[in-house]
Amino acid sequence: MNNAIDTSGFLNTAVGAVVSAGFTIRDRLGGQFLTSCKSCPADLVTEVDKLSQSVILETISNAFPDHRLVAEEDFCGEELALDHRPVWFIDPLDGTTNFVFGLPLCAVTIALAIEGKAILGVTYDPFRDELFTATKGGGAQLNRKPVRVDRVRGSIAGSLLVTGFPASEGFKNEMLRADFKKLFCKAADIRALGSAALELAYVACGRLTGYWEVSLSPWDVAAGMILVEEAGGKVSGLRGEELELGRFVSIVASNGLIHDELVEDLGYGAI
Ligand code: 2AM
Ligand code: CA
Repeated sequence: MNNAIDTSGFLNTAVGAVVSAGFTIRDRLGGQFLTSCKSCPADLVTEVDKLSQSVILETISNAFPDHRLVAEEDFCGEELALDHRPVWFIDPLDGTTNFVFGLPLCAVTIALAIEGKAILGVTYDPFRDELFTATKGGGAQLNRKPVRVDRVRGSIAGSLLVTGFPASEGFKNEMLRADFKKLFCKAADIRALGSAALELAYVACGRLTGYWEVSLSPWDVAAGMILVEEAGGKVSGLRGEELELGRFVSIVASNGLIHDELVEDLGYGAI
């Protein structure tokens, strides 16, 4: 049973890793760094992503040499459900495009999953010194104080929603299938912050009511998913189905109260 796992040792290591990595990011915003493209011109990586990742990999592999590490900047398309080892999903810099433009909306985010389910998630915003943590059955915290999803908004009307825009052409079409006009007309407003990890953390602490995005990677959302669930919210696929940490993840997350309405209004259809 996951509930029986003592996560405190994992959590301490994870927190140490994200905070150290976060300092390397914070100190380099607005400075000079090498930037290159990955899958397409909009898919960026900088030497700071790689530096942050090396800090995290060293910390976790020293503490847990038997665990598997799935880290964005090392990932080569390998099978995710390979064996029964605990798996760390690591995004060393979520919000790279923001970082490249000098916009301080970025996070370091890592999660530990056992048999495909996250048991721990940690997201750190180095620019606001905000540390979001969650463990399975242990609730969600911001800077070690419990947080909850938005309990005030019970429908899309009055809700503050957030989304993100995918980089590649194929996924743009998937994004454009959402009934954006309907949501835009009903909601109080819609944001796009450019960091899936922060968007999910903000749903978890009630700053945003609901979120959706298509074709993310497991390291973008693994920590955020457990944060939202432990904060009393709901996470699903675009059609309301249970969400797995597969190679591509299209996600809806909310305070739970607006979830069914959000799934219906997105208009991706039934499961
Ligand atoms: P990243 O900054 O780690 O790449 C922006 O809407 C969100 O989408 C960010 O969390 C970003 O993560 C994520 N994302 C996932 N795949 C991406 C891609 N191929 N290009 C740009 N952003 C991507
Ligand atoms: Ca990244």
